[in-house]
Amino acid sequence: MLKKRDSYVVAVVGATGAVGEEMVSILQERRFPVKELRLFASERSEGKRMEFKGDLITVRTLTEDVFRGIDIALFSAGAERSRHFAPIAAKEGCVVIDNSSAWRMDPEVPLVIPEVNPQDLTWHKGIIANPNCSTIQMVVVLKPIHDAVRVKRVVVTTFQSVSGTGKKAMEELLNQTTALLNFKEIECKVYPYQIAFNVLPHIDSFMDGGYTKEELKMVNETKKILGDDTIRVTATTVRVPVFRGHSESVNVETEKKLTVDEVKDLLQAFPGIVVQDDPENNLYPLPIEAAGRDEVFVGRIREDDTVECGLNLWIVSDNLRKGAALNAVQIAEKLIEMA
Ligand code: 25A
Ligand code: L14
Repeated sequence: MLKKRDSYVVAVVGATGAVGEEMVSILQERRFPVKELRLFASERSEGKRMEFKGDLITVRTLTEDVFRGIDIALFSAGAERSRHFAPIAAKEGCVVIDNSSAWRMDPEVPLVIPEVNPQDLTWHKGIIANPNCSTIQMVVVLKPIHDAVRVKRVVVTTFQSVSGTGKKAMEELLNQTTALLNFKEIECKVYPYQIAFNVLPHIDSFMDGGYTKEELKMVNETKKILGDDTIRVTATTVRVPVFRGHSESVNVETEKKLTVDEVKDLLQAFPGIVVQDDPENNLYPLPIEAAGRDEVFVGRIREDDTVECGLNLWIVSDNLRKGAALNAVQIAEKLIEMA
C-alpha cells in the first residue's frame, strides 16, 4: 500500500520506449509529486540521458536489485520484463503500475481505468495493471452508457496506429513510406507485410479460433473492468498506417433505448470524454487531432435501427497517452488521493 507523503520516489521502467518517454513527460506536465525520478531500460540505453524538470537523468540498466527505496514504478518494457520484474519490485514494497499484458487477467491484480473502476485500487497487492490501449478508450465511453441502460453486446473494429507496437514500428512506417515514394525497395521487420499504404487485419499473435490476442484482450478486459461477465464483446483489430492515435468503430446493443441526444448528454458529462459530432460541418474525431491530447473523442453517434436498442459510435484517442502513459499516471494520482 502507498503511504501518504508529500512526494515520492518514482521509477519508469522502459523509459526510452514510446510509452516510457511519454510517462516521463506526463509526470512533468501534471506536476506529479516526484521526489526523485529513476529511469531504467535495457543495456542498449545504459548511460543515455533524458530530461525531467530541467535536469538530465541517466538511464540505467534494469536489474533485480534496483527497486529498493522506490515508492511507485511505472512499467512499460514488454510483457516478459513485467512478468519477471514486477513481483520483485512489489516484494521490495514498491507499487507497480504495469502497462504490459502480463498481469491484466490475473485475479489477484486489479485492472483499472481511474474514471471507471477506481474502487478496484483498494485491493491491490503491489501490482496494478493498466488495460490495453484499445480497451481503455472503448470502456471509458461504454461506462456511462452501461450505467444508464446496461450494455448487452458490443461489436468493435479498431484502426490502430503503429506507435502501439513501439519505436521500431514507427521507424518502419516512416522508412517504408520514404522508400516507396522514392521507388526504392522496402524492408519488413516489425510487421509481416508492408504497413505503408496498407491495412493489416492482424495485431499481436493469432490464437485458437482465429482471433488475435489483441481481440481477446478487448473481450476479456472489458468484462473485468466493468465487473460484468455478461457483456458480450466481439472484436476485429486492424493496423493502419497512422503514427499515433487509435480509432474504433463501435456498435453497441443496450437493454433500454437511448436517443442520440441522450447519449451525447451522458458522454459529455463523463470526465475525459469530448463529443465531436457535427456532420454538417464535417466535425468528427480524427487520430491526427487526438494525438498529443488527453481526452477520448467520440463522434458519428447514430441509432442502429437493425436492433431494438442499438448505437453506432466512432471513438478516437491517443494510444500513448490515455491508452497507456496517461492512464498509468492517473492510476498513481488516484492511489495518492486514496492513501
Ligand atoms: O517484449 P514484448 O512484450 O514483445 O514488448 C516489447 C515491445 O513492445 C513495446 C516496446 O516498444 C517493444 O517494442 N511495448 C512495451 N510495452 C508496451 C505496451 N504496453 C509496448 N507496446 C505496446 N503496449 P518500445 O521499443 O517503444 O519500448 C521498449 C522499452 O522497453 C525497454 N526494454 C526492452 N527490453 C528491456 C527493456 N528495459 C529493461 N530491460 C529489458 N530487458 C526498452 O529499452 C524501451 O525503453 P531499450 O534500451 O531496449 O530500447 C531503447 C531503444 O532501442 C530500440 N530498440 C528496442 N529493441 C531493439 C532496439 N534497437 C535495436 N534492437 C532491438 N532489438 C527502441 O526503439 C528504443 O528506442
Ligand atoms: O498493450 O499495437 O497489450 O502492437 C500490445 C500490442 C498494445 C498494442 C498491449 C500493438 C498491446 C500493441
